[in-house]
Amino acid sequence: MLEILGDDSSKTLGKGSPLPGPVPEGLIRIYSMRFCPYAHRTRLVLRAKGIRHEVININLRNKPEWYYTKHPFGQIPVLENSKCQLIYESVIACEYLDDAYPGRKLYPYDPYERARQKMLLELFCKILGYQNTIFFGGDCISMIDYLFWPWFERLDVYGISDCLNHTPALRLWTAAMKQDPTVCSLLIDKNVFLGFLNLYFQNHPDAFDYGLNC
Ligand SMILES: N[C@@H](CCC(=O)N[C@@H](CS)C(=O)NCC(=O)O)C(=O)O
Repeated sequence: MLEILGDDSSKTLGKGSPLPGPVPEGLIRIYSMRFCPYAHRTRLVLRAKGIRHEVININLRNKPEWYYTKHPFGQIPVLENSKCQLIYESVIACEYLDDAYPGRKLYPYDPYERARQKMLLELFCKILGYQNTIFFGGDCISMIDYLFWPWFERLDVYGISDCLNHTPALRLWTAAMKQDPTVCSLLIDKNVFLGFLNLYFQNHPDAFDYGLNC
């Protein structure tokens, strides 16, 4: 069973918080934020592959001073392993996880199919109508689906999911994605997300911790 240390929903660290210690052997850390679609991608891949990880959430409006030693511009997500190696840019981080960890491979082995997923990602919007399989990479869920999903999940929150009404293939894909256990395990509560957005647009310092009990 997948072990997540330092809960996905832990309170964010801000200015003045101490530098977290080294990552223990056998574990990988993700610097994240609960509402970020790029971090969401990476958390989907961590879960889909069953990788033991810990989550450190960062307050993006009040970043810890040390966070710039993890990412040059202070962005999330960043992965850190027990060798103090840092990996950022969500697509690169997802590919790193797929390559570095055993178990189910999310990118196809076939070099052409792998290149095709990367081309789809580049084209993103232009190609969305062209796929004729349930998932973007074929009949099974794979990396490309997880890389796209966070933006589609948010359509409903933004109240624009009707835009899928004229694209039956995408509607079927969305329905299939909602059946995937990994996707289900990270679904965001719509009201919590709206609460976050409301505070975020008011520049409220607690926006990133919206919906937590502490
Ligand atoms: N291209 C980056 C984009 C990451 C990104 O834009 N993250 C946002 C949060 S959703 C961020 O860190 N914003 C804080 C900042 O830019 O200072 C990726 O794919 O990882």
